[in-house]
Amino acid sequence: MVILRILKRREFSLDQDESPQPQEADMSMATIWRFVVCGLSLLAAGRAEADLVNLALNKPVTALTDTVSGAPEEVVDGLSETSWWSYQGTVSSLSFVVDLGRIEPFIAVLQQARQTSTFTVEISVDGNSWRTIHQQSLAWPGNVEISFLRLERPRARYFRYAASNAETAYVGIAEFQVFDTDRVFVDDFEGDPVGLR
Ligand SMILES: [Ca+2]
Repeated sequence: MVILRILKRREFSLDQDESPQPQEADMSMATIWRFVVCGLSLLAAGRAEADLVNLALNKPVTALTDTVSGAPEEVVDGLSETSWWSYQGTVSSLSFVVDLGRIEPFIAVLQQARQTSTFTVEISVDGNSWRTIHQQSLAWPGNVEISFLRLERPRARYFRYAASNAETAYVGIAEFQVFDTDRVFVDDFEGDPVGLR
């Protein structure tokens, strides 16, 4: 069952966003209940095989900041034990773009931040026009796993992650994952083909 698998497998955070996006889904009881209902609806429709898949797993990563340790590809290798670290000097920052390969709907994003004070996630369908879907500040040292839900299932091909801290310390990330339900079983939708840019 979709909702139970999500809540068991991932500890979705309360949204600590200091300036929440209008469409941001927080994990209030109403939201949790709404998501449960969604899962129940899938079951009622005979789609009990639905599960979450990580759309970003092993997809191409373009680093936008320097590498001081690890490799950008380790952001999407599915392993919490591997991290990529970046450092630009007095104000530390880390940024990269993940290309899913085609426009996909998604329902949740997970990031395992390391030595991070703030981070932003933007999405794009063409790699040129971007929309911010999440911003969050973390208590230093910010070595935490943060997940957020987007129940409206926005569509994107590119995800741009940018993190920073005000310390003279590297900024890292162990995992960046984008989840949606397994559409082979859920709605037979497998994303738009590449070439719509
Ligand atoms: Ca990793």
